[in-house]
Amino acid sequence: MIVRHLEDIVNSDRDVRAENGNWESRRLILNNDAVGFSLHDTIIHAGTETLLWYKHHIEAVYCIEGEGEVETTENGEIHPIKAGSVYLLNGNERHWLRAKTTMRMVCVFNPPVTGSETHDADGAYRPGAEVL
Ligand code: 9YT
Repeated sequence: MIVRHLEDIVNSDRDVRAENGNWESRRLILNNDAVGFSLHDTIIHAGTETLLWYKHHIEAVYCIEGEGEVETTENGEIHPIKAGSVYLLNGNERHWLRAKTTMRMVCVFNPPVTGSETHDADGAYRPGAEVL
């Protein structure tokens, strides 16, 4: 069994901040835990708009605080998001994430994030070493 607390993650190398300052991702479970997914507690800062496109990952995002919206770029569909909303990017959809207030999201990635990925010019995480 692995037991961790968010306090152990904050300000460690598992606490990753976006280069553009839009979000901070506290990675509770990563690829090297070898369980087939990663689990992140992510803060999306108020007033930000981020274009994301996980071409190599499925991501489930469960909002537990704040409000905003997600827009799929393919068809311009906008879904309001508030505490209790979940969205599942089961089709590698390219999307905008907009935070009206500070949002706290619990995110699950499959395959798991290794921890070293950064968003590329498309807003994707490159595939982790495990799927190269
Ligand atoms: C919701 C979302 O995709 N935010 C970007 C960061 C990502 N979830 C992460 O690495 O935790």
